[in-house]
Amino acid sequence: MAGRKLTRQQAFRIKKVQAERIERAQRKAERVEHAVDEEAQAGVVITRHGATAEVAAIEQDALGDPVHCHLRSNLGEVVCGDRVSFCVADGEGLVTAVEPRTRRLARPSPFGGDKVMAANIDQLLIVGALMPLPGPDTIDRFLIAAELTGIEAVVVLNKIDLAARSEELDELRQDLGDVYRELGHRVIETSITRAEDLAELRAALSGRTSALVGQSGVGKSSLVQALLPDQYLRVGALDERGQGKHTTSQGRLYTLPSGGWLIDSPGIRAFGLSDLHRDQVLVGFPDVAEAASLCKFRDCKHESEPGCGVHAALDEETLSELRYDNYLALAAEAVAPKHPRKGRER
Ligand SMILES: Nc1nc2c(ncn2[C@@H]2O[C@H](COP(=O)(O)OP(=O)(O)OP(=O)(O)O)[C@@H](O)[C@H]2O)c(=O)[nH]1
Ligand SMILES: [Mg+2]
Ligand SMILES: [Zn+2]
Repeated sequence: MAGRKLTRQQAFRIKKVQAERIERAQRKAERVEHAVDEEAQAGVVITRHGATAEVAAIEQDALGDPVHCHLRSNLGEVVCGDRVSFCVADGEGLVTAVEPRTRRLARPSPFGGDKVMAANIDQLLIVGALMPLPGPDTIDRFLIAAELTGIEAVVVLNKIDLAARSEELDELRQDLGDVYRELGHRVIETSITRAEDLAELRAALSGRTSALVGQSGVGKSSLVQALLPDQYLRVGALDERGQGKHTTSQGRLYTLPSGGWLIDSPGIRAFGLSDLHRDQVLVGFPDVAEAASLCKFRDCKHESEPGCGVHAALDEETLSELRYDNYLALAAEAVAPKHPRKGRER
């Protein structure tokens, strides 16, 4: 019945129901606003649901139970991890202010500008897995995001139990680990199938606010579940191709027994780099950047220019082909600097 024209009466009725709903929401927010005792408390946003948020009071060593909160208008964006002031009356809350963020994890929005995904993060846990295979560049994309926002990044290589299944998977485990360790990143291997394979991750989370990011299906929610067995989370099955299916749809903050906070985020297949220019992509590729410092031309794209330091490094095998390919793929997405200095030598 799609596209069916509504009768005037039906259209009128739908409009009326919508108007009533909006008015009810406004009345509710006003009621909470009037009922609140002046005392605002400090809280943290656990998760967002459309026009409302779950907020937990920050108590001495723990968080209070999440309270369903309305948002005072003009607050701007309110995301998981935001520190807020909120008031409670009759079990319902109202967020009255949002504190300025320290670090924020954002991605370019399809509607222009950035979409903030989580706030006040100390540490980004970039999760890759032996299955689904990390796309050529999923981990690299997040490393760039971490570098540009100044958030410390750790690579988490999950599902290492699969390495026992075949020689190829075992090699992959070695190779992936080596690539990122050689670049100076900490690599933590994990598996949800054995408690001892979570010990290193558990220790790394203690006392800090960390966010799990990475492509869908790598096991971010499974890791939270394994670390917090008494919480119920939605964990997804992989499809036939071994790809994830975007099971988690909203970021959510969990408290760890060790005192840290852990944010589970939805998997992102394409963490867009469209707002970056090519030079910024290089921050995620210090190995390519080092070689590029020897290029003859300042605006060298390291494709087929004469005197290219990157090609020299490839010839000498001091730079791996895998890294070069990943760099080219990401650089192709990024835009060129606004005023390129054409053909000028250094
Ligand atoms: N063998 C094995 N399977 C795992 C492990 N961790 C997670 N899985 C499986 O991987 C699948 C996907 O896990 P999820 O936790 O839903 O993945 P996710 O990263 O949260 O995915 P999104 O929410 O879509 O971003 C599930 O079928 C898990 O059981 C692991 O350590 N070993
Ligand atoms: Mg998930
Ligand atoms: Zn070059």
